[in-house]
Amino acid sequence: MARMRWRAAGSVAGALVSLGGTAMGQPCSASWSGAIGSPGLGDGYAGPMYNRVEGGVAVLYVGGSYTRIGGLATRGVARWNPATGVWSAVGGGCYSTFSNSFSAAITGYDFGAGPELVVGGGFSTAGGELDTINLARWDGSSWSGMPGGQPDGAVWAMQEWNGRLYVGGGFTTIGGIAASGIASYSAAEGWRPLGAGMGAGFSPAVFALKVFDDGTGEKLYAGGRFDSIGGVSGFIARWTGSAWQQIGMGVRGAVTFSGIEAIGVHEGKLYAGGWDLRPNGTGGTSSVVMWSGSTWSRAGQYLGGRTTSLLSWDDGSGARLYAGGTAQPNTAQLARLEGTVWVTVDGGMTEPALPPATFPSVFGLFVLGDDLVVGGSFTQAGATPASGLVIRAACVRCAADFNGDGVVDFADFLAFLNLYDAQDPRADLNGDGVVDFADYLEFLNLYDAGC
Ligand SMILES: [Ca+2]
Ligand SMILES: [Ca+2]
Repeated sequence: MARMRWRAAGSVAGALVSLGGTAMGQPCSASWSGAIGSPGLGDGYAGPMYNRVEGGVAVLYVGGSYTRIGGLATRGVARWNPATGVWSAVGGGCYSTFSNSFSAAITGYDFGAGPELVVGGGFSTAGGELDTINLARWDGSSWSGMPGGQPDGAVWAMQEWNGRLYVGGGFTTIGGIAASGIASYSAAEGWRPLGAGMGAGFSPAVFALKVFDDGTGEKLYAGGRFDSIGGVSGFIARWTGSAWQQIGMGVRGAVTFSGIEAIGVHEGKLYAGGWDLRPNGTGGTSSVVMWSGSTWSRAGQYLGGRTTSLLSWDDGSGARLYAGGTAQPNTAQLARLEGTVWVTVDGGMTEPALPPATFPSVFGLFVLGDDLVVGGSFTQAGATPASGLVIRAACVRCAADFNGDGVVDFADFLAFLNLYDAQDPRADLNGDGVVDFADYLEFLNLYDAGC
């Protein structure tokens, strides 16, 4: 059989050689795309993001503390259409008229009348509607408050899990029910506290929520700045749905302001980032720590400042953990973990025109399609001008560049041929589970099309 395929290959190879000159590609690397940040933010910062399909387009919602975005006068939350690059207001946004305001969490939830957008933060009203303080829902045409009532302090994190909407923040009551920093909502039961919630601390708040399974079953991980949560000492614990559990020896702080501000999952491990953390309560001062399933350890070198965002993303060269932060000049506010070292992402986030005392910042990371959206307060990404928002565009690998060196040439045909001859599943280009002549034709078509 192999011999027969070689003969077939010979004739195909002849055709490929004659096509070879037309199929040159470019080296594959991610790049900055500044359109979303031009003009971008007029002031303040961007942070939380969320996307959903509307009219066939995966639109992006961006929150933060701004009063102008994309040339539009609107506050706290706005909508961006990636297909047209056009910004639109979301019913006037979320804001306060008497103080600073911000949104910090955006998600979707179905309260019973179809999917709605839910926005949490520190604001007095959404769209000027009554009873929308700190947490509001947008049905596509108007804002309203929560069916079970409002939180009495800021909301910093939201996560839907098993049909319930979990909300974390700095509140002490929600809908009039005592709930220290964390609560969940369902239509059947309204708001419910999660046990004792968070304990005391310096301006205590739950900043991060994440559903994760470390092998012991799916649970809700909650991190923040407090001396305990659910009776568990330190900055993090997990909720089983009915009880709190300690996670190993936990995570504590090195300074008064320490706390967890971000939780991310990458390659089956849970990571927590924040301000001067100490894994197991005793480990060295860390910006990001990792839960192995049995113990906490530091992830990468100490970055200083505060790590505000953690996200796994594949820029085309493989998935990596990305960390955004503020006051982290050594990594220019945006780094990715390569082995045990945080490496600055292509120049990172800077504000070269502003005095050095101002801190460029990243407050949100979000994967939109193949790309990474970075939100914060900055004027430049690498050498690309961008005000508070920028896209890190993934390299899209050309299928005909079979050996992945960025160029489509005869070496790719040889690479394919070797795998084909070995009946390697990677040569099953049409994905039908069999390596056969149809895959040869598939390769020929890709090669002919070039990149
Ligand atoms: Ca190649
Ligand atoms: Ca096949």
